[in-house]
Amino acid sequence: MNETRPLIGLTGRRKFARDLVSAPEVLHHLQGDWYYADYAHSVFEAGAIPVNLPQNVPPEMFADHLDGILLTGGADIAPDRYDQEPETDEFPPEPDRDEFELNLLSSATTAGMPVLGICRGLQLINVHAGGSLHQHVPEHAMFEQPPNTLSHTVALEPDCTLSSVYGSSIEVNSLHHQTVDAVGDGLQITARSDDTVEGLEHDTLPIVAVQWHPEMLDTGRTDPIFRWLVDQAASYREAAARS
Ligand SMILES: [Mn+2]
Repeated sequence: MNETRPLIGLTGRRKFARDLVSAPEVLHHLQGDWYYADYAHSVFEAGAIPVNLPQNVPPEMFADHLDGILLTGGADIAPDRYDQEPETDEFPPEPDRDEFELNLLSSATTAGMPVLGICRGLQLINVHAGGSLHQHVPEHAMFEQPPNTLSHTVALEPDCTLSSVYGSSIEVNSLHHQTVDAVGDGLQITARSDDTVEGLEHDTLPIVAVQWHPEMLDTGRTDPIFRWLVDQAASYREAAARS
């Protein structure tokens, strides 16, 4: 048994220093990489080594090194990725990030590498599979309250990964203004709040996604979905070592 922790790649955002608090003005034209640290805390506490993935590296180069991927939250995916015109400019797309993450996900699916998607990550998994999004669903965009606020109940399908992790229902936060419309090929809806898709799982690959933000809840550092990802990554790593 290999005791080395699995390596989980975390995606993030590339910003200009002018958009970051306290950057000296002379540096404003330089770029910086921005990752909410809660993801790294949760993945580390679950037993893996988290590593941030800078967007200037061709994403397929990461595939040989990583044991799992966490696609994190962020800006809207450019609607042309699912053949629609923009209907909102509230969270403007970051096309370089879209390109990086879609190619990263292609490498992961080819390799059979475990993937967890959170919020934008769920939407990216759906768009990657050919699905589409509702571009503006303000009743789920509860950005006026703290991010650990339990806003609504999610019902989980029986006999799926999410119900094996959470049981039949869970109270969650809600910090997303887009939702899944058409579901992509090979994906199943396994979590719902009323008529809104809150969870997706792949039919055959270790790909699971949630629309809420478990890492921002008070229970974030011990949320069992991160243990699922780390356990899957450990199995993936073991299988790779044997082959
Ligand atoms: Mn929601």
